[in-house]
Amino acid sequence: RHGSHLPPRSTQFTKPTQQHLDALKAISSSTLSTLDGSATEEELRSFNDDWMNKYHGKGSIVLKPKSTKEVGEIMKYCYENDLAVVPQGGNTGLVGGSNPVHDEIILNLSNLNQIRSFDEVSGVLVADGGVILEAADHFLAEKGFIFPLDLGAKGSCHIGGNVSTNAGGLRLLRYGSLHGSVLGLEVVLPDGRIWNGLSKLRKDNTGFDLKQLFIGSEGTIGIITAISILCPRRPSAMNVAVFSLESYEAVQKVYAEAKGHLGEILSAFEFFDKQSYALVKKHQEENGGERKVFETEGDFYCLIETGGSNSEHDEAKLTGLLEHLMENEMVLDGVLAQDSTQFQSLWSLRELVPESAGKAGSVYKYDVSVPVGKMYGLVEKMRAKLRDGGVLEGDGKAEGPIRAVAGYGHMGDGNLHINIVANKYTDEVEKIIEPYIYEIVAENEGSISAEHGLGVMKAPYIGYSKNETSVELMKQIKQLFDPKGLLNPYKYIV
Ligand code: FAD
Ligand code: 2HG
Ligand code: ZN
Repeated sequence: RHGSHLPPRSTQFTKPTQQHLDALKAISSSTLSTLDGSATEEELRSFNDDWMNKYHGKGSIVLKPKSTKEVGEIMKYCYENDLAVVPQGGNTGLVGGSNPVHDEIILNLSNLNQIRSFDEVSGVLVADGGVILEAADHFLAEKGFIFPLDLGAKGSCHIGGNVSTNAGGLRLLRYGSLHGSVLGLEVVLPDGRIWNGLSKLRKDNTGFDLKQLFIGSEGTIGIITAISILCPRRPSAMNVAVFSLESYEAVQKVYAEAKGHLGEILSAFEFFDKQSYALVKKHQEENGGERKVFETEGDFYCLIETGGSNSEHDEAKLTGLLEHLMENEMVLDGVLAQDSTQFQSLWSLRELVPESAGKAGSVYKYDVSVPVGKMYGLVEKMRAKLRDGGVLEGDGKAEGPIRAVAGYGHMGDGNLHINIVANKYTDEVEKIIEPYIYEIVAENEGSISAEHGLGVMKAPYIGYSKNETSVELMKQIKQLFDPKGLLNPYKYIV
């Protein structure tokens, strides 16, 4: 949560001093700190602030270790000295999880960035947690393989950060969740012990599957220093089409048709509303990249991607779907990518929504899952609530505290993103949205966090999605791994 609502600093933790810094400098091959003048506050800002510029920490020490051994020694020292630590990957998280709430030491993993091994027969990649997602995918592309996860932040986020948040992204529909594709992990525990669980086995029923606990644990019970992951062959033929549609009902019908016509080659089905599209167009115009895409625009848009091994077969299937949709007037207009440049530019209509919203103002982001049929109803309810609260004048109007309410997301996964673009972050607006948004998710038996996690933003609201016994068990797990509560405090479960 922003501003004054953040939890107060815990007196259990030691305040980092010059003496601690000296000891940590002897362990970590790279450090930055305002305590010894090796960095200014300004220079530490990119580590202390989050991607949305909504959460601002006051950490004075950033450690950038170069090996798992260093991470282990850092954690051992911090554990013995009651120093709180926030693990940080690419700092692209959207729930205020990756930057300090107060003065926690920032343990940034960007120097742990080596590919360790790749097996071209099994497709198993073993790599450091700080490898950037796009770098891992480029490495795999050269070998004809693909990383089984893709998301708009791929140029900055780390694979260790992805596993820590159990990121979903744009192709979960095709490749499934990281709970299925991650085969093993190497983790530094809060007390500095190194857990080597870097298995490459697909099948392993010997005891509890410990790695699953770390997937989606958001840096609260251990630091992921390496991952082992099963990577599929890269589809040799890929296509993308984007459609404009009249209504959300039409989007659902097209989704059903796409599944029927495309079967196993369907690799993504994304949707966005006209407010999302307007934000992207404005952002593109401002950057000189605007281009008319549709003859007929609509209230909704959907993006369909296919990935297969035979381009002729895939094109025949996709053309069959296009003809069917046009003949039955299920879409208003559609564009099929003709080459790889157009493939990218059509994808950017969807991928650019978060960045475009960020350029338009201060964005309240909600990432929820509810049954597909109910998804858009939540956006409409949210607009009505903001209008009743007197902060939204009408869609698309730039006046008033709220500039836009955009609904979009991973249709195939029942995952909706609501971006509420405000002039600035204020308590007035936040109180209108929260906890109302979580109440309407709970009414639909949905999840208040589909893929972004809880961080500091949603930690107080976990009860809207999880029952008491679940929360109690989670607290016991945290206690087991981190009895002093030093790792990523104030977040996740509080
Ligand atoms: P960070 O933001 O640095 O950290 C996220 C959390 O993980 C924090 O709690 C941090 O403490 C912890 N952490 C990071 N690294 C480690 C580690 N090695 N060990 C232990 N804990 C660690 N998310 C999706 O799920 N799907 C999307 O489609 C998607 N699209 C996005 C698009 C944009 C433009 C942006 C800005 C974000 C998007 N995200 C998406 C959110 C974000 O990118 C993901 O959550 C991503 O997985 C975070 O990775 P990161 O390396 O940036 O982690
Ligand atoms: C996406 O799907 C990301 O684009 C980001 O998960 C969503 O910014 C958001 O709200
Ligand atoms: Zn998403």
